[in-house]
Amino acid sequence: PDFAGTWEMKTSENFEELLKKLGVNMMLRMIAVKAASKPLVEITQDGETLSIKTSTTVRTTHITFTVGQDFNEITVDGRPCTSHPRWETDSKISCEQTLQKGEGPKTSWTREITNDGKLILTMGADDVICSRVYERQ
Ligand code: R13
Repeated sequence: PDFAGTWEMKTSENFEELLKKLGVNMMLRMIAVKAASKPLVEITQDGETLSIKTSTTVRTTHITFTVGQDFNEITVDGRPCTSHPRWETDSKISCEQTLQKGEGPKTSWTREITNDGKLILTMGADDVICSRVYERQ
């Protein structure tokens, strides 16, 4: 599937609950939730290699990975982890994360292109799953 494009977020569920599960305090949560309500996601793709830049006013992350190859990333609460991306279906990448240091909830994300051309991002921390729907700009 084609993940490439400039994407804007249309809906988000459970983002604050996710940060809460990860132990983020109320003040930082409020700042993060506000900023994360207007993200811009720019994806370029070369075969199974994706580059995803996620920009907000307070934090911008940029990851490049090849599906099937582990890479270093940071969790949404900012902890270094090793990420293990794989195809869950032919249109969905599922990525489990392992913290490089210390303990914490089990985190993961998925990114999927739907038949109607939307991008669905989920982020998980143990039993809490945040779901965000993006459309091409
Ligand atoms: C700030 C510092 C405190 C911590 C934090 C966590 C997340 C975010 C900001 C912060 C943001 C995340 C946005 C995520 C998006 C995901 C997506 C708790 C470390 C800087 C306040 C803004 C946009 O949709 O892909």
